[in-house]
Amino acid sequence: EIDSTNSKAYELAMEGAEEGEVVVAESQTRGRGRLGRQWFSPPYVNLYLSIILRPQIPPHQASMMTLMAAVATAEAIQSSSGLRPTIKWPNDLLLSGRKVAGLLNELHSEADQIHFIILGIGVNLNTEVRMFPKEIRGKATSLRIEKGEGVSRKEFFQTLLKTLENWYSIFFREGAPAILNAWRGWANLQGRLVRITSFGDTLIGKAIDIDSDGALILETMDGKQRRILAGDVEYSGE
Ligand code: BT5
Repeated sequence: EIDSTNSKAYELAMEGAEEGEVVVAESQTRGRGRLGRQWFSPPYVNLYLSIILRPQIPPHQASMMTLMAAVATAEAIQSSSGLRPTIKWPNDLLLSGRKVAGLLNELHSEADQIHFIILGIGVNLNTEVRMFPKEIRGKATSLRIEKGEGVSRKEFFQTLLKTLENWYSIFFREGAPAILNAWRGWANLQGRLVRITSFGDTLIGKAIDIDSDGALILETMDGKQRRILAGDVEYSGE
């Protein structure tokens, strides 16, 4: 049991831990989402991990690591369960419209150099509906719920590390376009009507695409295009 695998990985990275070091826990007492939100992390059923990366890329490309991790996690979910998740910008993985996994990536950098990135991934593998707290029961799911049978955490963990390693090396070999294309295939975002909450504002419009820096390009009702760097998306009309 640990407070948060991301906090521990951050601490280790500050002490000089090498790229590729992984922190994994049976449960978290303070599992973290974005913006101070919580990640429900009960013991023995799921996967909570954080990986230390030290990519030699400019800080403005750091969000490619989030997209890369989302693609790798989607692929791991599909290959270990046969179910096809969708990616919801920027960092959710959904099955049947419900969240099965979330990503929390934290960056430590200077203006022109990344020191490290912590890739935090939580996947609901064997949670049962009644285990989820009431507030998230209607919007969260697990592989077990969707598939009707349990998933081996050890095998899923191995699969995920392989897909991550593979997509991380694809990024360096082929560059951002390979990641962006794969991400588009899982996200099915283009043309969808969305409502975005970003820094306290709500914007409604049509999602056009994601940009090479991971920003979401939104066409608002007045026909103008805006780039959204961070926020939460809801699909309208669904
Ligand atoms: C995320 O935040 O989705 C990022 C979650 C990252 C968790 C991993 S676990 C390993 C590593 N160590 C950590 O401490 N964190 C990372 P966000 O997009 O802000 O979504 C959080 C919201 O999702 C919450 O406010 C709830 O509504 C919902 N939620 C919380 N726990 C959930 C769960 N287990 N499954 C599905 N939804 C959940």
